[in-house]
Amino acid sequence: MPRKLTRRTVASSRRKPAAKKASRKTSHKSAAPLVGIVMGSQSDWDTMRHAEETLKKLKIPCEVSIHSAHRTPDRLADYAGGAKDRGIKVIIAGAGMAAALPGAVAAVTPLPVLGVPMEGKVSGGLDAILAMVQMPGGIPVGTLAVGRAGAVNAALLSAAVLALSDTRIEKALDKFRADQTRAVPVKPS
Ligand code: RP5
Repeated sequence: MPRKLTRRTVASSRRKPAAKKASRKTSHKSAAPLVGIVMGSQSDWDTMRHAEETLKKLKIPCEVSIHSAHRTPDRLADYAGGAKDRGIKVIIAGAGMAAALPGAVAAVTPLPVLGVPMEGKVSGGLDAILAMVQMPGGIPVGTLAVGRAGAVNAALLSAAVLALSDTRIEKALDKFRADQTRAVPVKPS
């Protein structure tokens, strides 16, 4: 069953993180979320949960919420506009169909925004990936693959960004990659 996402989840994650000493090693010890995962609908969660699971494997704190560019535009602007001040470093935004969500997020925050297109009825998600890729110059969205692979890779790309200034995340990412390499068999079974 997909995890139930509530307004409370969002509200509790909006608290300002405690002031931190400048150190490359402190961030992942804190419970303050570094990555915000947003999606346009509850129906996106079956895909977007793979982003959360991947971040959890790397012990990167994140927050998860639903905000729609079309159905809850004010709530979305409130969330994305305040994300940087709350300590969020990267936002992952998953959406399907017209998929305006990542672009709408990117319009109100200077943070890096990674878009995950949902699989859909138009050529398996071609509508969503084109909506995300075709951003006008000046407001970038880093668009990943359609579906689960995109959700996993958005988390890994977030980790790579965070690893530039956090040695613990850098090591966790190195280990993830090494484990992944070891898990690929030479021969099929
Ligand atoms: C988009 O519309 C959402 O991201 C979702 O992928 C799609 C359909 O939403 P529902 O009708 O399933 O809520 O905004």
